[in-house]
Amino acid sequence: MDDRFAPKREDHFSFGLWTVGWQGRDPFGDATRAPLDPVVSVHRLSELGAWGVTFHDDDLIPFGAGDAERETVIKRFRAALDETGMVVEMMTTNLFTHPVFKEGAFTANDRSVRRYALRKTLRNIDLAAELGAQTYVAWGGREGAESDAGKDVRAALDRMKEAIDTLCAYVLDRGYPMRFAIEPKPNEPRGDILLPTIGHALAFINELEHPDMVGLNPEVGHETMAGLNVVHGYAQAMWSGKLFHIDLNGQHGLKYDQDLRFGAADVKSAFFLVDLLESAGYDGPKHFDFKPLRAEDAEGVWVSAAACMRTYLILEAKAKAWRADPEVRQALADAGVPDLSRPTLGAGETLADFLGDRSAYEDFDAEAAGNRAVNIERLDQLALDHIFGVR
Ligand code: GLT
Ligand code: MN
Ligand code: MN
Repeated sequence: MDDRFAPKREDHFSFGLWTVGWQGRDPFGDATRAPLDPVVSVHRLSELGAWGVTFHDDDLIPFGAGDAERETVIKRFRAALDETGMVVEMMTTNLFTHPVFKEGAFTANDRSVRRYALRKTLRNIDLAAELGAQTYVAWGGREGAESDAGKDVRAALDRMKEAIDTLCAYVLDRGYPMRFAIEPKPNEPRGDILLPTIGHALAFINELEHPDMVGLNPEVGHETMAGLNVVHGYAQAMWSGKLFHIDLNGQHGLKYDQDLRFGAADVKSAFFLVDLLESAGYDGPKHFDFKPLRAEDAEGVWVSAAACMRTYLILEAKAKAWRADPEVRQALADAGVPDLSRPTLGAGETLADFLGDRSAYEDFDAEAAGNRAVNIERLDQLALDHIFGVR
């Protein structure tokens, strides 16, 4: 493989323990791979050039483990981090696997389940702080419904707000340097999940007690599952100052959550996503949330993980080459792309000035403007030429 695309620590690539650790169990079939020791994952990912790992409480510590077992597991895991220099940049809570969460967690109709989910989360936030995680993700896979009769959605949103407000209050009280990132998803495992898209989550955050502490962790595949433009969604999250964290992967259109490795599906969208992240100054972790194909064996897992990083670095190089190409610059100018950054009203122009400007309306030649060239096709093909590697 070409060394130019070998990942380095400074690239800040990270992986969920549940990604490489996925055993291939699906609704139709049993596991195809043996369980993976998180300590092995830390070492293997480090050898591949990754910088960090992320995990749910239950990915590391078996659900229901006693205090002594918990301490032993954490100690062993910490030793692996110390040996490799790998960081834990994000942590999250499993509020979806155990049957107790079958009807929801923070928004379950059953109040005792909601209280249990909150306590499980608070406990894990302490561990997250201990391990230095600066982002805490909230993915509400079980927060939703299959029947509109069974869930009062407005009450559910009240309870979701109450939960996030409580988590923020806890973090403030303890003085942890931690922010929350909500991960939207339209469906699966629930028929319909609350906060299904980036847009829904952004609007929800504005209603919170501590909106500054809460942002997003959008996933490529989840926006695609909702039929939305991933690049537009990430861009709007950035515009709102809410792109706290990202889940990179691949998804072919509107079907079940595929969690393919990054770049394995819509390469063009992946190119423009990397271009956005790199050119608009995203400086958070580049986190992969994918599933190595169920058909792969234990070694195939690492091929898949390495490929996520390699694809990102290839696309990054291509996005930079595209931005630096003089013909592309000219084509961007010909398409008027840079002009959009110019405010529509002039500096200091008053409403009266604007209304008095006959060239803006009375004398404006809408027919001629309707006939103008917009030059997008050439520009778009230049992007494809760069992606194809023929320029
Ligand atoms: C789960 C889900 C992911 C979320 C994880 C965080 S777990 O695998 O499919 O999209 O990011 O809870
Ligand atoms: Mn997914
Ligand atoms: Mn995810």
